[in-house]
Amino acid sequence: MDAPVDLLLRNVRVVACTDDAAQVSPPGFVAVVGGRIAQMGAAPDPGLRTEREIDGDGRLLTPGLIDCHTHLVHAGDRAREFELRLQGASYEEIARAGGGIRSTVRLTREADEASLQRQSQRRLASLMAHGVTTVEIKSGYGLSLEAELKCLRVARWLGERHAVTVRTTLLAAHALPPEFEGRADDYVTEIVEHILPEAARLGLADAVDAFCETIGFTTTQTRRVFEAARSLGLPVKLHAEQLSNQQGAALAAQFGALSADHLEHIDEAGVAAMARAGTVAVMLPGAYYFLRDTVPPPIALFRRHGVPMAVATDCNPGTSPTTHLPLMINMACTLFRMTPAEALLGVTRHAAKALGMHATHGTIEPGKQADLCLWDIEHPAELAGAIGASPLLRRFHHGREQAA
Ligand code: DI6
Ligand code: FE
Repeated sequence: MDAPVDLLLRNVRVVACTDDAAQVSPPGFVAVVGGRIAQMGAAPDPGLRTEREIDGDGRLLTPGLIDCHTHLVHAGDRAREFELRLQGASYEEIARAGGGIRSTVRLTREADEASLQRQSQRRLASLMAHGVTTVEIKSGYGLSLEAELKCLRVARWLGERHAVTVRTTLLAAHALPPEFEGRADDYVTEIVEHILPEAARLGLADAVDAFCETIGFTTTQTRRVFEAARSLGLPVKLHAEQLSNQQGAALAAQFGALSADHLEHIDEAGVAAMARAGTVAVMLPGAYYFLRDTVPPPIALFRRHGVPMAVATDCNPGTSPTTHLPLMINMACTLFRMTPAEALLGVTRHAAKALGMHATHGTIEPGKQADLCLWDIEHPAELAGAIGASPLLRRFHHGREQAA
């Protein structure tokens, strides 16, 4: 190698996440040049010039974790609603009574940009401390042109100021804003004619999402949003089959969606459609847990049809108030019966695919972005047991070490 190596990680056991078993390599090295992985293997060339060397002490090195589904940018909390649900009210009842998503919309609209930055930054810092190097952030608590753009700007701002890669998703079709009560189709028109084109024009949205559900938007309305996204060249993803089966995943597959997310109530035809389209199934066990849901997503069907499964936090104040991605690995195993290897691929390789970033992210291979985590563990399955204190030792974003 001619160029000097910016960073040489020696004596690390690499979990490259390129194979389905998430195998561990014998101790070796990873060399980084210009923020990318340049070389890896058993022993570096003796003549290698290096700027910085780190002895990994035989610990495990994984790709930086990717949280491919969050609603990180929002104001306030929903603790009161949590109490109501414990007393027996359902998520849908609270939503229909004007609580739920809409209560966070009120607070998010009222919050100025600096306050939203502050509140969201705290959550981002926590995600990063758990090993996250790439995060997807959705809008969806603004629900007006102004407020949706404000949330997307905050998401971009977070990515510019922190050692983390941010992908933004416009989720204007998250809930019906109060000023459109009884006029859902008109709100969808507002989305496709104004909000979406403006977000695209300003370069604020990397993808487009919708909440296809009885308390969200119909498949017909979702299709209108997807068609508008397609005409602007933006990829789509969908909150589908979370509370009921609306055939949303099949619709998403028709549009070649990057992912369909939640999917507790998907049927086999939906799974098959996703398999044909190469759409990733994003598992969100935090929401399943927090809503005390009892119908898990059909993991065996995804396996049988070869649908790649990702795992994410769904970080949001109403159904999954967490920034603990390793805990989601645990819950994907305990609640959904995924294997630890599947769950690890779910926050690395398959999460990258769910964001359309698999060419550059999600595995440890020459040419890929040097987003890496060094863990104080012996076996990858230990990550699935990381409920409390984090075993993260070091975290690298584009080859630069950032305090964990
Ligand atoms: N599904 C979810 O789990 C979140 N959004 C969605 O479409 C919940 C959002 C909230 O309750 O605030
Ligand atoms: Fe969500």
